[in-house]
Amino acid sequence: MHWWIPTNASSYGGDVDRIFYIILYITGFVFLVVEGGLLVFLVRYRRREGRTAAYIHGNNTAEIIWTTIPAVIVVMLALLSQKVWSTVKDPAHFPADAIPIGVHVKQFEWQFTMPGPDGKLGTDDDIFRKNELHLVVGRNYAVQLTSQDVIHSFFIPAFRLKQDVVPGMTIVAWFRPILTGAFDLACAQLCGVGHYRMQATVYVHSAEDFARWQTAQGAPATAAPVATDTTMGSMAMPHSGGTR
Ligand SMILES: [Cu+2]
Repeated sequence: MHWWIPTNASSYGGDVDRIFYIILYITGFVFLVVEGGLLVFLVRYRRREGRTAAYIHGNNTAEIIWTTIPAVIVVMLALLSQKVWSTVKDPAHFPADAIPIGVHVKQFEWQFTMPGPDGKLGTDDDIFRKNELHLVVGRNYAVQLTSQDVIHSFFIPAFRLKQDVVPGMTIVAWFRPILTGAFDLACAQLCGVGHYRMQATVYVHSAEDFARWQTAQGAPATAAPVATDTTMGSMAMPHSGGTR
């Protein structure tokens, strides 16, 4: 358990965190050196009676050094992060067995269409929920993100995944949850006055729990709702390519 960032709950979150910490250590070290140097120089070269300032016209060696080192570090970081970036964001590397999930967004709510037992979207057994997403731990998922109005951003901090949702486009993002539990999903793009309340919960179940939940969704509408007050007719189809 981390005290300052959420515990990682996705397959690639550990790689994202590693790069985050490498960058944090490098920038943290440079910050301490620069600020420490500033303090030392402030004291050591403060104004004193009878001491005149020295006039300096630059130092090529110093300039080459302090340009080259950061350039090398930046290139190194770019190479390091490239692999993680392509794992997370490059559709060519998405797992082929990912379960599709429809995510339609509007001011100010998340609409999820999850496949029913047949594992396919766009069929009669699809399960529709507002602001709650139900997943099985250890499975790959591909969310198909569409927006009805403005740009929103699909952000699950525990999965280390953030992806803009752009009107007129269907953008796919993938993840594999590795921990069960309830995780926050928040809109990470200022999208209007209700942006602050644009949040949802991602429930990651064990396979058995999920099967129970899924079965309950197929029950008659008079059955007691499993989750919160967001039930809205389990057969509804929220998607039409973001054009509604
Ligand atoms: Cu939003």
